[in-house]
Amino acid sequence: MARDYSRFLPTTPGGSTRTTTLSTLERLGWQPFFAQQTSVEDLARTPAVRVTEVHRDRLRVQGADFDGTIPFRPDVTVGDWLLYDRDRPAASRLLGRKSLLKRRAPGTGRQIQLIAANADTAFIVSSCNQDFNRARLERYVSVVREAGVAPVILLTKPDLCPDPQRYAAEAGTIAGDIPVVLVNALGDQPKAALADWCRSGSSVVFLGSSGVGKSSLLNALSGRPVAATRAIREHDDRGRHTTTGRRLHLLPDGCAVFDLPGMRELQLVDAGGGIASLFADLDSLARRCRFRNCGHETEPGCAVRAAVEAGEVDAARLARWRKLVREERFNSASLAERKAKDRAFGKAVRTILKQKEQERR
Ligand SMILES: Nc1nc2c(ncn2[C@@H]2O[C@H](COP(=O)(O)OP(=O)(O)OP(=O)(O)O)[C@@H](O)[C@H]2O)c(=O)[nH]1
Ligand SMILES: [Mg+2]
Ligand SMILES: [Zn+2]
Repeated sequence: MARDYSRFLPTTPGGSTRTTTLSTLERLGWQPFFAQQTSVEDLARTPAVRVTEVHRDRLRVQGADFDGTIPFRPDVTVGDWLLYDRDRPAASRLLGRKSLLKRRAPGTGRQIQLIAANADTAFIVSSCNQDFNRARLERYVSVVREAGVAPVILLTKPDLCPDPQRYAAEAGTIAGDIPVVLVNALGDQPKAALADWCRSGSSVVFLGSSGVGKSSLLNALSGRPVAATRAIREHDDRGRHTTTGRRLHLLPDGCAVFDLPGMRELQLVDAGGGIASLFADLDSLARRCRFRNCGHETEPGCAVRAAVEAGEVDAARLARWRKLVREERFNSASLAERKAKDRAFGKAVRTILKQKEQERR
């Protein structure tokens, strides 16, 4: 039986056949962007499925009439779309991504960790308490922008804070065009407060430290407790890493929501563009420095230092920018080095195998 996928393919003007009832694929976040990479024939043979859970050894994938698992693949993350190959599930084709959130994996390894694929909006969640940290918010914004995802800053726990507007005002100065929303995750506010972004067919992700209320927000949007939540530590407002798995939840009204574990650190890698867009003023000043590789410290002819001295640029902001740039360059360079090493190693292995093969002949 071939399903009729035609309405998920790009429609010609006047040829729209959309209905108002949501199909499973639409609830999963299937969009023309993905449909354009396939054909009706492809979809009939290898149906589209989305990765909704990532486990150590397997991935849960869901499609129009399919809910199953495929073996774990390091190149695939939660939110990815695959064309499911019934005969060889492990060889299912990965569709091109609309967006990809990633970071340098924590620990000493230099690998990249894929956080979530194909999110449309990222809610950068922080609380109106000791968790609030401007430099961390800037870090998240850089990663989110680089990923091709639209950032929104969400400030939770205003109900526990005497002056939540102070936090909102500070967050509002990070970038003029990023919406800032104060929301009590425990009440019934989230649905209305986030309605502009949580539309049917779209995918949204909550990012932030442990304990800021990411799972509470998901529960509020769902209208029922689909994810576990746990009280934070009183003395320092830190969370207890309650959510451990990475999962995409489907809401009844057709929005897909990622619930991820709280992140201890979000190390930047391949995020130069995201940093440059958030610190566009400093980035363009730096282009006027005498030396192309100016560190904006003691070099002569440094346009950035000159601007600080003239009172045009805030020294603290410059310090935060430099820290992000340095870290991003270091991580990206070590990643490139690692890739080169891996390539060299792969080449050496192939040479040895070839020699052995020749010896056997
Ligand atoms: N009063 C109040 N409590 C909140 C709010 N948001 C979250 N909480 C509480 O904060 C605690 C942590 O919330 P979670 O939803 O578990 O936080 P999380 O971000 O999912 O944490 P991890 O899964 O550990 O990353 C819970 O006790 C929630 O009830 C809020 O806006 N107001
Ligand atoms: Mg959680
Ligand atoms: Zn300089």
